[in-house]
Amino acid sequence: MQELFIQAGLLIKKANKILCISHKRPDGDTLGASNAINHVMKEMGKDVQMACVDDIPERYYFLSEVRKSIKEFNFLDYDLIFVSDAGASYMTKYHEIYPEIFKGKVPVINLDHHSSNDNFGTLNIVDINSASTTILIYKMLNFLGIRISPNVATALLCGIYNDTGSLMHGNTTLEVFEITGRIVEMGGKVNVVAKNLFKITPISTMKVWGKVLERATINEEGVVVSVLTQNDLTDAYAKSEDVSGVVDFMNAVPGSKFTVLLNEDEKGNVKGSFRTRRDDVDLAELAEKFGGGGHKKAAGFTMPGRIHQEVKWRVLPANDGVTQLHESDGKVLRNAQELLGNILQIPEVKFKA
Ligand SMILES: [Mn+2]
Repeated sequence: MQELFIQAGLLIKKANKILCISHKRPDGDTLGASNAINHVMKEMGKDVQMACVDDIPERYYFLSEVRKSIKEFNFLDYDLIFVSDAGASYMTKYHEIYPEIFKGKVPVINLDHHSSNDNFGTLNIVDINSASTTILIYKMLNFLGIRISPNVATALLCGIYNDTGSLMHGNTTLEVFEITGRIVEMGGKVNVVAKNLFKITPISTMKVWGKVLERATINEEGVVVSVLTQNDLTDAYAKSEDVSGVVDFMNAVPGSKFTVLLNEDEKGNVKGSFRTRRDDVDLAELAEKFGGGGHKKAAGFTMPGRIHQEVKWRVLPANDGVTQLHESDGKVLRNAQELLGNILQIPEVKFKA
């Protein structure tokens, strides 16, 4: 790792125009990371720009530079590109928009902690044991002797709080607590980060969470499942960012194996999010089967499609058949069965007569 930090230091020294890319559907780690690098480079007198293919969720506006993030650019205008927290090159989406971007014309420093990382950078600083990308950045800055200002510290904390669920997930090691402590010492504001990440809930988010939680079920295999359609989002005047976090909340059912949330997005995709608290379940492996990836305990995928609901209804007589039905009652039920079967295409409508 130290050798990689030295090489990063040399690239930073040479560069004057720097681009910091965050991954699509940005979270607190990728934005905290890009924002921290942005500040550091500015403080070193360099020209620096943040970029992300998607809108920045409002909850991260407290990171002072993120609102200046751009979606389009000419990558040849820059002499160094940082990509932070992108589990693979496709997570930036810029490999599609600018096919040459990761081909080495401009040096790319790939800073990440996902096991799925495909080492798309010129320099790949990837540590899968790091709880967040911002911890890796902290270590790099520390090693290179670069000063961490209060703004940088708060951005680093944002990544740690995001990826450890405010220091509560299993990845919160003693080292994470120690580094968090040092970052707080450097002026990182815990209350600002915690408030913006976890204590602000717009009404649209509440409505979306309500839908997801209402539909949650646990199947015979012990998997907690819920779904959210594009219609649900429209009804709640919500955006896909309102969905984030609810899958972690669902991942609390006692005895469950893992949790799955399927939700549609406005672009005609179905997004699957997996979470588990168990050590013997590998969700990164599961997500890869659907063309996705992630960590062992938190992973996901996106694929084109819609969610189709299949409902099974059962019509049973009162007292579960103990009371004999009259012939006329049977007819009513039989008619109801046909009606329901025809109109709603319900596969299973049964009754006992
Ligand atoms: Mn991360």
